[in-house]
Amino acid sequence: MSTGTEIIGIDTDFLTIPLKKPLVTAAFPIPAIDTALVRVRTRDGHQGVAWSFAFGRGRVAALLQLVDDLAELAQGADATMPEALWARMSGAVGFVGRRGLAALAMSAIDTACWDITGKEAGLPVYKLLGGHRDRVETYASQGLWLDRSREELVEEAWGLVEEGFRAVKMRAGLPDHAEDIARVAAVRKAIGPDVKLMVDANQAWDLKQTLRMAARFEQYDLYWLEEPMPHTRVDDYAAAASAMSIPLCTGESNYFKDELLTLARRRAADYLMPDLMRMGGVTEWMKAARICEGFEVAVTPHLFMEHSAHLACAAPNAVWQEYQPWWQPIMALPPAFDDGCLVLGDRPGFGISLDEDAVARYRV
Ligand code: SMN
Ligand code: MG
Repeated sequence: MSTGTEIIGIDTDFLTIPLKKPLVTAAFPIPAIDTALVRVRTRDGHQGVAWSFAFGRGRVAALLQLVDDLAELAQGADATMPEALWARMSGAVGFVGRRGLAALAMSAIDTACWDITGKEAGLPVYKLLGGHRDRVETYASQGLWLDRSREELVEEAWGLVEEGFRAVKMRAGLPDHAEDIARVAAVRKAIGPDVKLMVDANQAWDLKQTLRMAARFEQYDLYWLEEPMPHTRVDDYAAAASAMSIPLCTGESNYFKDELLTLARRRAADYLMPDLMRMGGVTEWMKAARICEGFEVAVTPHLFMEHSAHLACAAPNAVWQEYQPWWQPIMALPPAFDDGCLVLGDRPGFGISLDEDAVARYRV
């Protein structure tokens, strides 16, 4: 059978997208955004665009190997039937393990197929998925890293508020806990009482430290405290969530909908943060969001705003798209941003157009 939506090829590019300044979190430093760009092509000329990333060129090279391997399997599949392809890819990688790089590789292909499905239907992905709204509030995540001095934090925070953000996320998890508190105090003072403040500790603490820090953060009116503990400690998250008055957020490091199900069922956090790459693309991200909806838990998409904003606009229980412009240097069009929100239009698929000169410039 040969139809126009048949996959005839998957092109991959290895890009190293520079950052103005290297980033530092409690988990690791980030010198540049090493990206595996994935483009699925169909017989009738549609192209679906997605990307995954890993920190470190060797890891991205391994990721690209996996994408190329799955591309052989995807050859001839119908790009507008992502569930069918997902099942085949998932079966193929089962032996090496579906989590880790395999999930990242599947996610990029799956997401690119949804882009094509939207283009074939002539619909933006958020409408294809049910369309709950056409704009989503964002929080600024592009600054306020751990290596910034207190003065730099204050200046960055002012800049973000001036750009129109009504919520900002800062990092915590320094060895000196008193310094973490002083930094949160400084940022809260800089942004005033009306801008929302999220704090991300990138798994730096244990349960007791988390409870102590949460008590000391109390006076700074945090919107959420994110990943304070190692993401696998579900019992500790459930204990913290019921003990803390600050809302708790986790989930970005978890894989697939079954891990989100466990977190939601245990009421391990107030906000769950499925990551498009770790969920296994759009197909599984939406299932994770629906599972959370069933448990009446809000989801907030991790990174990938160019794709994930569509998912946030499709899922009624989604709140706060993370605004992280790491991939904006390869975009031909800036995102529509209005009053702190990403606004989705009617361009089919994800509405992404790449700046090919920029892609060539950052190709390794
Ligand atoms: C984060 C994620 C990925 C890389 C660096 C920092 C952070 C976030 O945890 O939530 O944005
Ligand atoms: Mg985080």
